Amino acid sequence: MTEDRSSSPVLDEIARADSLAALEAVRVRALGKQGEVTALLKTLGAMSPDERQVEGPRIRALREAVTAAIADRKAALEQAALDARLASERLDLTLPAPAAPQGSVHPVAQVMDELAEIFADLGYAVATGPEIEDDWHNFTALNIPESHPARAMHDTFYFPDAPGAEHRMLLRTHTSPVQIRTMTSSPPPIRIIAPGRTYRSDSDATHTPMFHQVEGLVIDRGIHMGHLKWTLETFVKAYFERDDIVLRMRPSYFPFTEPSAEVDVGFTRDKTGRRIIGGAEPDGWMEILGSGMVHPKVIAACGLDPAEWQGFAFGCGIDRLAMLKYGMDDLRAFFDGDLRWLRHYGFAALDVPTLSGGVGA
Ligand code: 2NL
Repeated sequence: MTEDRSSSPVLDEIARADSLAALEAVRVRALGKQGEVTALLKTLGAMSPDERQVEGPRIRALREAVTAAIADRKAALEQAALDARLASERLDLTLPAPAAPQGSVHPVAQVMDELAEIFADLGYAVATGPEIEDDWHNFTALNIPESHPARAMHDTFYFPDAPGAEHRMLLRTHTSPVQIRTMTSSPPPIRIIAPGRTYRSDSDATHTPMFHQVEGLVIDRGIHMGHLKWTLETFVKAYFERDDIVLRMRPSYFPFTEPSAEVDVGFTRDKTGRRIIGGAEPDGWMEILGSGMVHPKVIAACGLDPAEWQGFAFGCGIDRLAMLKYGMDDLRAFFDGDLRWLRHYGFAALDVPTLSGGVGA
């Protein structure tokens, strides 16, 4: 047994291996379980101690030389493969990037943006609050006591009573609790709109259990119905983007306002008989808003003196506002998540509404 490191045929084979697969085959043949070098190592057991003293170091030196040669060759082959790839593949960084998938702005979100824009111009801030509310903020503070039929009217989603809890928890039935929270936490004057999700146990072609509402609230000294009427006219004209819009206020009842008024907008009919919002001489009326002067009991419930502070408030459905302006006729499609509907009725994300350019520009 006198294999010489430099002239071993295994080392020659390693040097000649021209691929990683060929190199692996050589490794198995030399160092594998049935390999040649492994076989040499096994012969040590049958040798005399003298023989083993001479052959042991030689055979182990061979194994180390083979192992090192395989590692070197492997590194060389990998580097060559990488060099070949780098030489053949080129990235042209001047090419335009592939377009990213684009979503669209839901009509409800678009209308909320338009409302925020219109009322920002009138000096209103946007206020938000929790969708899970307690019955004090949703009902009691709004002059709707425990036994009041309006509580039943709202088809409220209640949470199970928690033992020892002071208030029943519920999904807010309107965004009024946001205004209550604003009145109890910041001093007047107050000018806010509160847009957001609201919930009632109600479901048909014109009602979904979740819907969107915007409410407006002004609290200041000397506020009267004239301010309310001017504000609603200014808002509705800006929203529908025309000046020849007539509003009609009818006496109504809400527990949280006194007096209360429902607001109708005049519509005219086009040649095909379709109803179009606006026109100086209306063919008919469509109800779009509820409103009134904030009830003194509501102002007092929020810790303010009704002799000093007055205000008006209004509320309306955002989904319906969107349908009237953008021509959708089925409310349920709003929340189905059908991509074809979203692509058709959705808005481009950067189509920011401006009053100068027109929100539909
Ligand atoms: C409707 C009617 C309305 C209000 C909402 C309100 C809020 C506070 C105090 C007084 Cl904190 N009022 N909100 C007032 C009148 C009507 O909504 O038909 N909404 C869809």
